[in-house]
Amino acid sequence: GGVERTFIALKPDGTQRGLLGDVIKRFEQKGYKLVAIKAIVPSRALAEKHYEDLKTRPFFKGLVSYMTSGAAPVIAMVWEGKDVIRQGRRLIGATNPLEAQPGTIRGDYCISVGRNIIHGSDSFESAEKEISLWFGKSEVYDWQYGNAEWLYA
Ligand code: DAT
Ligand code: MG
Repeated sequence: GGVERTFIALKPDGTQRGLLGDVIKRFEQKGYKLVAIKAIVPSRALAEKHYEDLKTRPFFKGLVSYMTSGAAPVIAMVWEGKDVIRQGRRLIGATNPLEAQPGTIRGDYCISVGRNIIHGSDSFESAEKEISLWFGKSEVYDWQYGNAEWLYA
């Protein structure tokens, strides 16, 4: 709930569909700060580790091949700000896009749970795990908005 960091990733379908700008805009205009970003086609090992909690689920194999296909890179990001882990999940919306509210990213831009365009960490523990899995320490930047005093009181 304090100032924290979360891992957000545009999945290959989101990249392919040209939705990066819209996703960045929503986090930026809320007041969150981008502290790391890169395009990456994850290895199978990285994708499997990222989704390890789901490894017994029937969709796991398809999920990993979709993330690793290379048809378009994943755009991996770290966003920082007050309560950004929980608020990032709210901006993204429900896992199943048909349940996601209009106004959320999934609610506005996609239809299928298997092509729901974006990932966001669901807890402090998963954020820590995912940031260290996808980024080296030197790829994540400490910096401040010049107008930060207009975002926080
Ligand atoms: P979320 O991405 O909202 O955190 P999750 O962690 O439960 O959701 O699942 C990770 C991803 O796995 C999800 O974004 C899409 C895929 N997935 C989840 N449930 C699925 C299902 N029933 N069928 C196909 N893909 C599914
Ligand atoms: Mg999840």
